Amino acid sequence: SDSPQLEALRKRGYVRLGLSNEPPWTVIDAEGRTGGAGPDLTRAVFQRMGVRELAGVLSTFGALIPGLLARRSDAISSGLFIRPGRCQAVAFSEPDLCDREALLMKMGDHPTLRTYRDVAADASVRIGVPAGGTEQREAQAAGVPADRLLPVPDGPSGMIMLRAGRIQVYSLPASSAQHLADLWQGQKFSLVLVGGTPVMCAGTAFRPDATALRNAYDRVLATLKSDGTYDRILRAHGFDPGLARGHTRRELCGEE
Ligand code: 6CS
Repeated sequence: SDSPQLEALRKRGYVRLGLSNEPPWTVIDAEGRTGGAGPDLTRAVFQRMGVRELAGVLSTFGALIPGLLARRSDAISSGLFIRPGRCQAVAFSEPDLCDREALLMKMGDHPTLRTYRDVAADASVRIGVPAGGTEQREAQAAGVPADRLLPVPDGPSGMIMLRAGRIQVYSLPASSAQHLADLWQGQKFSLVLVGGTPVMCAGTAFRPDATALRNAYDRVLATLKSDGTYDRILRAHGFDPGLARGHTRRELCGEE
C-alpha cells in the first residue's frame, strides 16, 4: 500500500524539490522553468507515482539538506552525492547520476596540479568550490587551509573569480566544469580530472522519516531504468546511464 507521505503529495498535486542551479545537473531557464538531468528524472518518477507537478526550491549545495529537514522542500534532486556523512542525515534513493570531479584552470596555468593535495602543497593557489559541497570537504580533508579555500555560490561567479585571479583553480564535477568551459569558450580554460577521487554518484534525498516514500520512489526508478526512460533522460543531458548501474546506495553510504 502507498505511504501517507505519497498520498499527501498526490492530494496537493506537486512535489517541492530542493535544487542548486548547476547545469547540466539542474538547469533553471530564462522563463524560470526547472529542468536538467536531476529534476527531469525526478519529475518522470513522480509523474508515474501520480504527482503531476514539480516546484523548485533553490539554494546552495550546503543549504539543501537543512532546507529538506526544515520542511522547505519534500525531496532534493540536484546531483546531491551519496556520501556516508549525508546518509546519516537523509534517506537517499538508489544512485541516479554519476560523474568524476574536475579542476578548471586558465589554460597553461599550474599545469602540474592534479589533486587537492597538490593544491594544499602550493601556497600560491587558491581554490574555489561549490558552497557546502563535496569538493569543499575533500579539499579541506586534503589539507587546503581555509584562507585558500573559497566557497562559490554558482558557476558564473566561479568563472569570474577564476578570470580575475581571485582563485587559480575551480573544482566541481566534470560535467559542470565542461558546461562552464563551453559557455566561456572565448577565454581559454582547461579541465583536468581530480586524481585519487572515486566516481561520485548522486541520489534523490528524502527526510529520514520518509523511507516509505523513498522506497516507492526506488521502485519506480528501477522501472524507468529498465524501460529506457532513464537512459533517454540522462543522454539528453550528456550523462552516461551506465555509470550508476555499477553502484548501490549501500555501498556509497559506506555500509559494505
Ligand atoms: O553533492 C555535491 O556535494 C556536489 N554535487 C554536484 C552536482 N555539484 C557540486 C556539489 O558539491
